[in-house]
Amino acid sequence: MTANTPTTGDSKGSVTGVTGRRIFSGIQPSGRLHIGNYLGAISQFVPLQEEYDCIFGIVDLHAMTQIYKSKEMSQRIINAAVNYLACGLDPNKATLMLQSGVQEHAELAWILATVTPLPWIQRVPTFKEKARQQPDNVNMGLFNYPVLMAADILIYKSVAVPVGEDQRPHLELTREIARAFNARFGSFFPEPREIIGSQARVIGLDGKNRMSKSLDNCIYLDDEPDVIREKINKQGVTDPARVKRTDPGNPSICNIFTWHGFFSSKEEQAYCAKECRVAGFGCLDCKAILIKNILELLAPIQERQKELMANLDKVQEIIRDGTERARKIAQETMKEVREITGLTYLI
Ligand code: AQP
Repeated sequence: MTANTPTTGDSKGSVTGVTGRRIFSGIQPSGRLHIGNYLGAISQFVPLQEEYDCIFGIVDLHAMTQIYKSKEMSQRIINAAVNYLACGLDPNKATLMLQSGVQEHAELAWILATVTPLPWIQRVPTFKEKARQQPDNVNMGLFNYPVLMAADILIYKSVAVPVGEDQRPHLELTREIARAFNARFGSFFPEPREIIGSQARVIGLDGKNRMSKSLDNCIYLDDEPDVIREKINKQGVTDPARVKRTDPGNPSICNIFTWHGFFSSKEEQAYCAKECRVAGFGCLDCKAILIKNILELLAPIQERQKELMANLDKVQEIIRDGTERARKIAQETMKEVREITGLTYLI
């Protein structure tokens, strides 16, 4: 596997001035998890559990910003939990929690919204991207998404957050919101720093858009090998100018070649680039090497997925325990927040 291990430092190289060791990160159960989630998030999270007090959330309230069928939500939560665990999250080291099981996330989000000026949210690029993707459902939840995300992080007084490329503006906003709250009510929330992991932005099979559950342009972590073969061979967009097998290709504009960068060895990448440029082999040959490497990476993960799926009581117990642990911390924070914001009349 060639995905990078995260550097446990901030953008300046170390988590300076930080005393605690708690970090939070989350994944929406808005569909089945895919290799973009793996490369950009989960593979980065797992090594952090050795060093930090990690809370990993299945953020189902965020997933509600898209249209979904209520009866499918539980299955999606299971898929997210199973994948977190199959990819190496150890419940003895890290906390796996369900966001809707800790109501304090939503409560703090409201309070943080009251210190967040409107233009800060209007400039968030992911809001604009989502509004483009789902023009018929540009709901307030989508707009408030970054404030809820700030609450997810700050409720645990997290000192750092592992971020992928697309999450950096959200983290910057979280820091600004923490600063705004502290300026108004007194120093309380730490400003969480970035833990820089892979800056991978995995483009989907369509070769155009970021791999995304809602666009269904994904290789899912639980896709069967035959499905992966078929998707990559039939849907995986390559250099559009290479029409015939005998045309020389240009790897630098080929998404399949970019994927080699995530999954293949340096030697394989060099070999594929060379053969492509001189039409020494066709796109299917290039894809065959990629498929082999993806299947090799996913084989042990899929084996663990199957074990976990056969033991769903255990998975539910892990989520329940983790959520309870998280709730205790969140309730403690909210007790203090109510005190410093003056919401104590009936207490
Ligand atoms: N294509 C991607 N490349 C790199 N990283 C990615 N992540 C998601 N897609 C890619 C990272 O996965 C983490 C969790 O993401 P999420 O599920 O909370 O939401 P998302 O980023 O919006 O992912 P999707 O698949 O695009 O979901 P939908 O379609 O429901 O919005 C994040 O750290 C993200 O960076």
